Amino acid sequence: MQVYQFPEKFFWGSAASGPQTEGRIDGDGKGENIWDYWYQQNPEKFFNQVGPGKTSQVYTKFLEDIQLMKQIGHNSFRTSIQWSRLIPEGTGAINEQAVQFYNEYIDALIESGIEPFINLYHFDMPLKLQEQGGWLNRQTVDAYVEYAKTCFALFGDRVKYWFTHNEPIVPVEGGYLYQFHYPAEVNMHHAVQVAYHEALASAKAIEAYHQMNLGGQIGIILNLTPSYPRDVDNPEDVKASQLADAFFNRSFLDPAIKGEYPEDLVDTLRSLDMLPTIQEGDLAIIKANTIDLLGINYYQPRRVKAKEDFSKVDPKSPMPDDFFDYYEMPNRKMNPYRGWEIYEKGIYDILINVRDNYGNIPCFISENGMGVEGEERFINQNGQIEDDYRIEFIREHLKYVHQAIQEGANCLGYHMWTCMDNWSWTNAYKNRYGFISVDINQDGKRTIKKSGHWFKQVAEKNGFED
Ligand code: BGP
Repeated sequence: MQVYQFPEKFFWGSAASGPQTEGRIDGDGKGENIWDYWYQQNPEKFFNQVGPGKTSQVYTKFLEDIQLMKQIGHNSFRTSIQWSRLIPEGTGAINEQAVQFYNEYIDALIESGIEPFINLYHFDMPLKLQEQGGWLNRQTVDAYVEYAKTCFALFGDRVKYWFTHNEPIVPVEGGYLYQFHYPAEVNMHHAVQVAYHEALASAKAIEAYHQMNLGGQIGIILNLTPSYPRDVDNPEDVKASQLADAFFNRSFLDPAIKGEYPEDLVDTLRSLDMLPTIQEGDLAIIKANTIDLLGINYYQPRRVKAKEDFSKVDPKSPMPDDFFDYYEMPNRKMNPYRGWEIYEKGIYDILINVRDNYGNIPCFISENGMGVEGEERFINQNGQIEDDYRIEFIREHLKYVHQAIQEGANCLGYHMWTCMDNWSWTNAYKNRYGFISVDINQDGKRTIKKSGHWFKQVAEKNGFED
């Protein structure tokens, strides 16, 4: 039996986002975002044609939900403000009902002893701005900074942990390379410009936040997928994995923490003639405004090998994976529902990388979790889902977090994805991730899963034995 004791004041909680949880009700004043629009246009793209309209009804159930968070031992919780709820057109008039909602939500969290972590952008571009190009348009950077300042001014007296983006690489991949977010283009040139504008917007929001002297911290949340070469002794495999790392991890990690872009990424984009349009002074802004705190989302590793299959390479339409092939490791452990490999040690490797190569900046695990389809199979006589697989998933990852901390990693907490089951973009309610189940056929009825009760004990003991 080993004891895994975590540092004092460790953050125990979970993460969610506005667009995946809140839902809309008539007259709430929320504007349209790209998800509302895409669902209206192409409902067939969404699992069982379930759209973003209702989600988990947190807009009306948040007080009840916060009580449940308390019951499962949360001392902290992350969600996002929906830009299109607060500023329905993306710029201009503020929706006062949104101000009231977020005020009540934040106040209720604090009253319950749950530290609010608030993110500003979670894939949810207001439609009006998308019509003018979204992140492709430089003016969106200015609009975002205004939105960020509005949030800091409205809620910054109470919110002390802010994040500029959640997984900014995902709108790049989904919207401009692999077609799983609107506008579902395949266009490397656009992808690079979008990524660049997101990073610039983040730096400018950080600058604004620090200037406002509100006494809190601001960071970014990145999905870091460690890149493992098929064969560490094969230089071509290693090179392939380094480039995958540059495209998908260091593209945001380096500007966020070091204020600079990685050389290998810049060289590769230059060789493709794909460098973004940069205005004078931008790079100095990125250099001067780095994050205080890093959120790390970890679900799966990225295993790659040197390129073998050139059949999909089209020189007219370059893609990151022109430079590597994916590698399926024999005997890998899989989450079959989401199709993601489970590799617990990856979380340790990320934390050690941040310790050694990124100045051991304060960080925390901002997402980690397991989406499972058909969880109603595991309901017991008391109506509770017995999700032992999730308990095992969290416990095994936590052991590696613990080890990294023992070895000096500056990791301040662990947030599981997610609290209440929620709407997973085009996967809608296919895979469930929560500590708490949401029955979408019974008006969103909540029931704490076995993992929620287990997590409460872990949080209370600030650790566990195994
Ligand atoms: C992360 C996102 C979340 C959440 C989660 C689960 O990438 O930050 O928004 O959805 O992944 O993944 P998915 O919804 O794709 O199953």
